[in-house]
Amino acid sequence: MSNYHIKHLEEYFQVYRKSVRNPEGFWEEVAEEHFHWRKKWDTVLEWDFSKPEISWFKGAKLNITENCIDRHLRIRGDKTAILFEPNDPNEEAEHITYNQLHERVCKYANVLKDQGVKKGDRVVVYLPMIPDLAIAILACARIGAIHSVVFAGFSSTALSTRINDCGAKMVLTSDGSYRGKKIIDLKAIVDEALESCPDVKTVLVTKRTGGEVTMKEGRDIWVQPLLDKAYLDCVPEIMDAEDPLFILYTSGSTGRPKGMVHTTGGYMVYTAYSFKNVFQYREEDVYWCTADIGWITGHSYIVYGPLANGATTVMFEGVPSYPDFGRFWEVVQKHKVTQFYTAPTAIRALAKQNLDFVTDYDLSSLKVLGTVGEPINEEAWHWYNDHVGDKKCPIVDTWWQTETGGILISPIPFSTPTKPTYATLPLPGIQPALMDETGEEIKGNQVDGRLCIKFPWPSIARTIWGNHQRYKDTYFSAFEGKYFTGDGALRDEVGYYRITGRVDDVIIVSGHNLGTAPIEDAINEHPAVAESAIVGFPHDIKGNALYGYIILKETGEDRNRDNLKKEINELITDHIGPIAKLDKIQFTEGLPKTRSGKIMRRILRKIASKDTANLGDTSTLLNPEVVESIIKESL
Ligand code: 6R9
Repeated sequence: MSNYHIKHLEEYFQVYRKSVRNPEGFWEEVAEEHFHWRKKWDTVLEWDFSKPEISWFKGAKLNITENCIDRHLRIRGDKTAILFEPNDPNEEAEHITYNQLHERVCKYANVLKDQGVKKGDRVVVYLPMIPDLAIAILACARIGAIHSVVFAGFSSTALSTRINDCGAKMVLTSDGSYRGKKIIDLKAIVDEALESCPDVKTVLVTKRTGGEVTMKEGRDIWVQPLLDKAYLDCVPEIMDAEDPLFILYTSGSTGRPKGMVHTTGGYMVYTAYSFKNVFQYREEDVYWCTADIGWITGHSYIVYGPLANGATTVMFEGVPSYPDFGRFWEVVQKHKVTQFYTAPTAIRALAKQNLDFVTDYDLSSLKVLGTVGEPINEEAWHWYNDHVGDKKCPIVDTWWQTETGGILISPIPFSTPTKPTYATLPLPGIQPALMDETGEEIKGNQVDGRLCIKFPWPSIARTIWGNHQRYKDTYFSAFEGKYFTGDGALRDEVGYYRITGRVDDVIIVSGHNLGTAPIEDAINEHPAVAESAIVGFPHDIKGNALYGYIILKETGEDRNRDNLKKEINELITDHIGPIAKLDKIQFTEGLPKTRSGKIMRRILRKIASKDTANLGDTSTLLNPEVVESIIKESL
């Protein structure tokens, strides 16, 4: 029996049982057999969820890029590692072999070193989906610098907040980026962000669009001339298994984003293991995940997981609608993609289009389809299954989070029978629990509750950068001794899990997690706004859209409402980015509040989704009368 590669259901159950009976033994075997360590660990696992402290493979030494690149060179040096598909279908795709990737990462690493970057330094990466993005983060890992990728669709304010939070002295970016028909001036956004980041000393700029940019002397440098001169080999920095590999920010339910810290050894083992099994990856496959590397899905399942397995991973610069809605399928046909991994929001958008966009292409290379980011509705699941997978490709509905580092609940294709809208069963080593509101675990099947995980797995985030207390409060305080995910879930009669959505103040719009607090903060900056509350409401394509309830100051009462709406959305775009714009805005006199002054979002959510018949008990509110008037105004 192989622990590493599960091939049928019986084997899954055997491996799963073993992984729960003896997690240390299980992960030790996986780590021993499939990775290159410079030194083995002293202990496999030490943990205490009450502190919380977690360490995997303590004492072990490694460099993750040796595992993702160097060790493949002898057997698959000429195999394509990264297959870059540009935004413009007429621009040629680029096949970067493992040999070439090695050289490019080493050169980039040497450039970083020449610029003074050292082990442990934070480097913020604000690059579009071009090869330099993957190369830059691997270069950081090569020399032990901690990368923090900021999604290149975020605004300058979001960028500067993250740069300052992690204390980066260097930013990597490009002149601009292509997204469909649009060109975005990334460098200009960086320039604006850096006005409030005094500690940033160096900006390395990749040329992509050739657009005009301002280069600040003594700070901004074109990276290509440096790469041309750089030496083509770079001795990897030897890291401790528990040294941080990267920081990735995710929205929280209050104020500032949380810089989730992932470490080296456990993250590598878990992303590689889960990639192999969830996608049933085989040597000759061409795997494509459409996420952006600015999100955890891109980190774990475009870069680290696939490369650790010596896979060919597609990196796509464009969008699903350009030049038309057939683009995904054109790319699948062109590169004979075998595994395709995308988000429900993309599936819903494509399902709305004429079916010809799909049927025009030969999708027979596909073997496995994946989805991630939010619950997938039944209709979208069937469309994906029938029209993309031709009913032959198992759909892996993969549930996980930035915090978990890798996929925790998912079918294993060709082993686990799938069920629409269900993420199905936990992967080996994952011990889920459903909790009731009193903090008791709900045993048995056909139950629902709050989803927790009872035991650590190798890729769990170890802390929030600079704020361990917040890490403890957010994830380990709601239910004693357990990691709380923030999601609700149900377990059906055979033990399959279905994720029902967030139970906290995070709203998922088109697969992006948005905290309500930062959006409300942005709105409240408007001089005419007194107070605001944001909730999500169901949206055909985005999954959820944002609905804002806004109380104006007396001075704002006379203002033109349409102009106000426009200005409010502009503020949100500036502070967070266009993804957080409100679809609906309702100006209102008051907001329903509890006696302790907390906004009752539950009620606002119901009104926003026009489900006002059953509002529950509103008598405990401080101001029950306000509910009636909000309903009237919303009609
Ligand atoms: C990987 C990623 C995490 C949140 C998570 C949950 C939602 C992700 C899901 C899903 C239902 C799935 N989510 N996958 N909900 N079914 N298959 O998306 O990380 O951006 O941190 O979002 O996304 O609510 O808690 P992240």
